[in-house]
Amino acid sequence: MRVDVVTIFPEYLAALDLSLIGKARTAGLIDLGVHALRDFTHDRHRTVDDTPAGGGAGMVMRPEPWGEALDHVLAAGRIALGDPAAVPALVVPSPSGVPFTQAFAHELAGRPWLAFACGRYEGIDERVLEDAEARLEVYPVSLGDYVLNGGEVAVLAIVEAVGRLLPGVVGNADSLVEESHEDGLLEYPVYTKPASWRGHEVPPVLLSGHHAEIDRWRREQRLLRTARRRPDLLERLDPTQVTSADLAVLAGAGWQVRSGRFRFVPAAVAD
Ligand code: 6GU
Repeated sequence: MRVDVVTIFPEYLAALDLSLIGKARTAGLIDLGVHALRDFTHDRHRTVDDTPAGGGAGMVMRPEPWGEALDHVLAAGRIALGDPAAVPALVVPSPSGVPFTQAFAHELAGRPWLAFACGRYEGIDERVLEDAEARLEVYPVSLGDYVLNGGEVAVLAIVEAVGRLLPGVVGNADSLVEESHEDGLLEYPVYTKPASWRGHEVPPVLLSGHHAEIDRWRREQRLLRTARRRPDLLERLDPTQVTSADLAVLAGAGWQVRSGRFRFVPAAVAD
């Protein structure tokens, strides 16, 4: 997979030299190009921002360097890929974007070419996205409901989430399957040795050697943890896709099926 990143802080992306993603690059699974936005300015001060049209706080990224940078990414990537018709998916990290999910990570992992446009300040002049939409698929993406100073941290997160899904990047493909967010439930808690530590015990069932019981306990932990930490995920779960044992576990935690959805029903009104 080819990955291009345009940013005013190219050094920020040095973290992609490390760990799993760094190994994937060394192995030739990811071909990363980092591009400094200021290289596409022509004034002495290499200016990338200006005051907002219509007034207001902060600064906005000027369209001209962005236009030239994206033109360069498109041309250089097509040469690197040996395909003059190749088109990247352009991901634009922004607190105003569509929430980034594991499902979208899978979708991006199926693409041969991703480009990222890292905004800073109050954002990028909207015409840059309009102009890009005529040539490529543009995805404004948000990591969550909070504000970062720029898109660089989001790119690190997204490239890691996508990169680990590429064939050969994570050594044991099984560890990709039983994971939080792969099937709408959070992961079960995990333990290792020693069996007793500072008075805290590994749950005895995990040391029992009874694989069916261990599976049942882990499933129960996933359901209860999701109910406690992420009730929004439980509300999205299809009750017809879980077992009667699952229904019993959830009912014990106050979750009942109402109108074909899981709903938290406080004990006083439960039937
Ligand atoms: Cl993707 N970018 C920025 N700048 N802030 C964010 C974000 C992204 N996701 C949440 N906050």
